[in-house]
Amino acid sequence: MTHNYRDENLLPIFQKLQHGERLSLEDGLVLFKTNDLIALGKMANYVQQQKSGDAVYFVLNQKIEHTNVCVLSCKFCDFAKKKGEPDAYEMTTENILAHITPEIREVHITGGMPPDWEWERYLDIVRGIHEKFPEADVKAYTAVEIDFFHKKFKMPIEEVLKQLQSVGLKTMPGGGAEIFTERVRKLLFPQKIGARGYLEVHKTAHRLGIPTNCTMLYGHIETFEERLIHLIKLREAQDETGGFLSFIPLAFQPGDTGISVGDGSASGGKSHSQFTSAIDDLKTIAVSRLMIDNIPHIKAYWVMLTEEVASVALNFGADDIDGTVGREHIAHDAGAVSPMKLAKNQIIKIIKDAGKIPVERDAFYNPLNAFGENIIGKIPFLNSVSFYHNLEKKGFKILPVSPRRMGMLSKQGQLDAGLFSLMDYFEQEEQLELLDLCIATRDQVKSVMLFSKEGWAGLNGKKIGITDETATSVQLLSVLLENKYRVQAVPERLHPGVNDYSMFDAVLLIGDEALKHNKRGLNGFELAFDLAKEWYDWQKLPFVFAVWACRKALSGERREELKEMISDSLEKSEIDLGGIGYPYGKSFGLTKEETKEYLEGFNYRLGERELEAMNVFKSLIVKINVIV
Ligand code: V47
Repeated sequence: MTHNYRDENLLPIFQKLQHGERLSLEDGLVLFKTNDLIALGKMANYVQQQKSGDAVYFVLNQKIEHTNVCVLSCKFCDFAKKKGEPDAYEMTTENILAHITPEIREVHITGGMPPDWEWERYLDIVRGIHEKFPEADVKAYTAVEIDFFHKKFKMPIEEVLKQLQSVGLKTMPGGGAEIFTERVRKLLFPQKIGARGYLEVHKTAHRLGIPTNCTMLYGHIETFEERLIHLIKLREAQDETGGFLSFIPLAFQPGDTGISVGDGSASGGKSHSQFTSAIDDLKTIAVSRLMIDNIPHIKAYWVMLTEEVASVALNFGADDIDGTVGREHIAHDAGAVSPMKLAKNQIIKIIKDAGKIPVERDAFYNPLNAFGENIIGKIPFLNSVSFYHNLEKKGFKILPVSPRRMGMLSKQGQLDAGLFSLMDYFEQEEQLELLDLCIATRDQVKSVMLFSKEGWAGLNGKKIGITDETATSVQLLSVLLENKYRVQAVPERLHPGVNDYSMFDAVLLIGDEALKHNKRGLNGFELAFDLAKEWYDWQKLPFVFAVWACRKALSGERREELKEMISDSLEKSEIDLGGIGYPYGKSFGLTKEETKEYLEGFNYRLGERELEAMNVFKSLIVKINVIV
């Protein structure tokens, strides 16, 4: 990407980003203070493209605010009421269930902290929703509420979370972070937990396999420096646990909160009771994307930003626009001017108008539906970098998606082309045409690994956890177990987000996750088997994990264009595989040399031997049970 920088101070920062280097607090200040908003947006969009291609996610969600009765009195909050006040309300589980409809995929629950609710009432809400609407993932209770439960019901945080998890809690919302510095906390919300408490709850959740979101409330009395300290603290927490899914900058809604804004730094001297400006909103989204390099998604929460600003934010680093939302009070009681609910079609239109692919997701960011034309699926693993790094898109749009989910979207007719997992290609052979490019190993692969407590023979009758991402490797594992080793094991899909493998005797991991643990080991599993090597030693053949294919319905001309652009990208990338892969490999601990060696271990062109290997594999899989 080339830039005309009106603000030359941005240039060294952009160079850092291109090399995959982290930005410092000082860099962040330069970004916040620049007037070159367009260049800032382009930089953030560049980083967003690397992470999520052209995808912008949304979810069919319902917000539930079970009560506004709250024992706290935070200055910025217009939502909370004291028990007995005229507008105070408390919902029963039954009331709550009546607000949820069958198409909802995520229920977002957060509310006040009433003085007299029993613990069982909170559990009952989650259980009730999970039982009646199993398709809807429950995202419930902020860190502040969890801390409140911990103190009120005298249970360790871990126990609170475990009990919620056992009745159906899947993820947690990010509310309650506000601004992490003590200065702001003392002035605006002295009774609330600060940075340490907030992060402890989230890290505990992550360790239990509950992914969470995180937030920052900006546009009140905080300085730019305080915003940056906040972002850096989140980045450090993510380095430790990796459990944050998305970051949401929340634009302060002044309402009747009576906060006297105007210390003149971050808020630009705006006077009391004003909304954040669109420029500040866009800068904050962009700076968040650039500073927080390790949280996969940045959410433009349209409820607080307005639809207009949220849609521009999709080209300023945001790749998520939340969802349909339904009833919402926290922002609206404080004067938000956005509607209460957006129709699915309206969201799709906003995202398309921004030039992106609307992708309906679940709470874990698994794509459920993609809307649009000319969409190419991208396996978001290091091993496919050479196909995409130098890709001239020529009107196509890129959707990163795990191999198994790519197969699902293709089956729904929502992808025009992609690097398909071999099993998905076999299954959809009638609709797909091969493009002569692939990801095949010569002998070992390093990134399709069975981590095990037992040798192969010892796995008879044992439970094997299978990553949710795989379509082909799981079949390769079955073929090896049944045909090479004559062992019958019990495979079980791991729920996305779960990283507690303690109940399994072995786990199959693929892609970057496997590569990372191949280097560092996986705690509790002494043995590591490389499935491609197992295959090679047995069949003396390469193994083809994925093949490039496009829909037969794609016009001949477009197909030729596609072939050409992918081959071109591959050729350009092959000149320096280590160089192009390194910024990516570095993020999970590979050196440049290791990245190079890993990428050079693949064969990217579908030749005679690869085709033979595909046929041998196909003949073996028909003889065994297919694991879905
Ligand atoms: O915790 C309170 C903030 C949060 C105001 O995790 C205010 O996906 C603006 O956390 N102006 C609740 N903000 C909302 C929230 C959220 C929203 C959307 C998605 C997700 C997610 C989380 O709103 C509160 C507080 O930080 N808040 N008052 C106000 N006047």
